[in-house]
Amino acid sequence: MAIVWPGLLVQAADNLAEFHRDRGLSCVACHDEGPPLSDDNLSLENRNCSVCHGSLETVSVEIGEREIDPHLSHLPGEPACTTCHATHSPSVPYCSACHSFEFNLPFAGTWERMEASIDELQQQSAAHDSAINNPPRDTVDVIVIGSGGAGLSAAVAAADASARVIVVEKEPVIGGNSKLAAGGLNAAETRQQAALGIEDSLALMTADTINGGKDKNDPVLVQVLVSESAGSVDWLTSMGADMSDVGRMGGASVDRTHRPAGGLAVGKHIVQVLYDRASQLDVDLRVNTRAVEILEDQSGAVRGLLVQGKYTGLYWIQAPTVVVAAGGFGKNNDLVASFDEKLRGFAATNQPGATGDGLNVATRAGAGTLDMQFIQAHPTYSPVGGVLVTEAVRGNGAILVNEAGRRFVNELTTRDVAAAAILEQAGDHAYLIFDESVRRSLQQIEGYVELGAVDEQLTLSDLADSLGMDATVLTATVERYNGFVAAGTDQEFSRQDMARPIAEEAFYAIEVTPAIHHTMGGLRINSQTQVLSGDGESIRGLFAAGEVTGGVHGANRLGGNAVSDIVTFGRRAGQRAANYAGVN
Ligand code: FAD
Ligand code: MEZ
Repeated sequence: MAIVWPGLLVQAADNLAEFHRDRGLSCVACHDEGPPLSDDNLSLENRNCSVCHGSLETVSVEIGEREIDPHLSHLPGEPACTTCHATHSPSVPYCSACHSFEFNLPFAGTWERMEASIDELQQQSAAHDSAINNPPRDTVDVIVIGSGGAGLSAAVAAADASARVIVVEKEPVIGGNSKLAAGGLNAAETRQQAALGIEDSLALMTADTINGGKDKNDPVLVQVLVSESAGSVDWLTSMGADMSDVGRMGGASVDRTHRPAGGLAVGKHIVQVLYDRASQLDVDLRVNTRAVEILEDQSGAVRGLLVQGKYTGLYWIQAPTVVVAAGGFGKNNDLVASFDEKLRGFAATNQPGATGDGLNVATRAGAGTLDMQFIQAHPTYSPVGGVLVTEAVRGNGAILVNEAGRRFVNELTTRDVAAAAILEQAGDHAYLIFDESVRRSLQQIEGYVELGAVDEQLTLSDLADSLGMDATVLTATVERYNGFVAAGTDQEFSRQDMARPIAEEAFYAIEVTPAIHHTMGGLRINSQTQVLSGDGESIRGLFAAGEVTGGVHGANRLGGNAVSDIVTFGRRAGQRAANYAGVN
């Protein structure tokens, strides 16, 4: 029987530890008798939470009366209750780093990111020097920085090749931005497309990608992305992933965005699949563990990584290879604005750890960068709830209207164009308008409803009233659009794909505005995922994949191409690193 103690807030204790003690529990209810904390994952302590309180699913059922229940949201991997529920100090609602809903967390403090910069950590003389001069705490073949899709793909591929692998993740939960990925993964000439009768080609995906990237992409990297995309889908499905639903994203000529049936979010699903496989292969995954410095020998080849464990402090891991899969820097507004001043003060769709310090670790080891000025805003971020509204809502049939109730752009154009068009409208915002059939087609919409972001009304006229729009204008806009759907041609904005009319009661609106979403620039790599220095030489033993790299997407990434990128290049990096380490 699970115990959740719903009356926690009215208790006299100051924190969860006191609260437990007041109920007669001693230290060993949570901790081992040995060292005070088990490891940086707090594996034992988290397991002990579940022993009394049950699994996340059980807890979720117990507190089902609450409007917002974060226990089942983007939390792939090992349960990490201590992410939010601290014991001897105030608890921190980690979700509030992104979302804006009120949340009733017992004994809660405020979530804040407080961490030293990588520069400070590398200079911190006494602790730093003693950590490096001590023997390594572990020796493996491959160290991966980052537990997102690129990092987990690299870890699985390397471990599949018999490498011993450690993954370090600085956040308390795994998955990075990857666990938030919504709309899907782009791939051409897949079995799933064939089953649905969709005709696509590698040449078409290449042309769309380079067109979207304004011809700034590295063509060699695009060739890898495209030619291996169907293989990446097969690789994921061979591990149990479901990629059977295929939809359309902006800038694509055909339906090629793969996701689980029913329009479920792609990211949480594939992170879970990769995590399960990594666990089977005994990959050692350490959260709360930040990469601080890539260590090189006198010849400049990688010899290991200095890390900082949140609880265990600075130590180093010996390995001949490091794969940098540390993601982008969309959540670091100062860094973003240093490359693109227009984006200063913008909200971001990214996870809290997308600060760019993994990138910094690599550049301090001599890695070169490119395209840092190319930073993408996603057109449809909902300020209510603080959540990205997937492009799949438009792909499945929604339109965008302004405050006057009028369309103003081809909703499925590339993101740079759609975001710029929204910023030209009054109030720098717009509304996604859709109907019941779109809601039914995409389960992710239920999440936006739960976050309070969706206005639901029985008629279009009621919806217009609720939004403060002229009902005759909104109704005329939708009728005109439905006429284009019936005729198969959008005479106003040349939208190519109009999945369905907006006609089935009820009708919905979500207010949206652009937010920082993807950093296209990053580490310079070659097609073998080797990291290159500023002068183009490869750094021996250093590999990189995913959003931390630059060149794949050029000036503007197409929706769905990042998940494709991280699986394809992550897997490649893991294989190449294992090979370099001499394990196969
Ligand atoms: P991440 O998944 O971000 O992982 C990097 C990890 O490295 C993070 O966990 C980070 O904390 C960790 N890290 C950073 N520095 C350090 C350090 N010093 N030490 C240890 N760990 C470190 N793309 C698509 O193609 N399709 C989609 O549907 C889609 N939807 C998206 C929805 C949202 C809300 C967001 C934010 C992005 C979306 N994207 C989508 C983009 C895509 O998800 C990302 O580009 C991609 O997941 C990045 O994967 P990654 O593995 O490179 O990085
Ligand atoms: O590729 C993306 O970033 C994407 C598809 C996001 C989304 O709107 O779902």
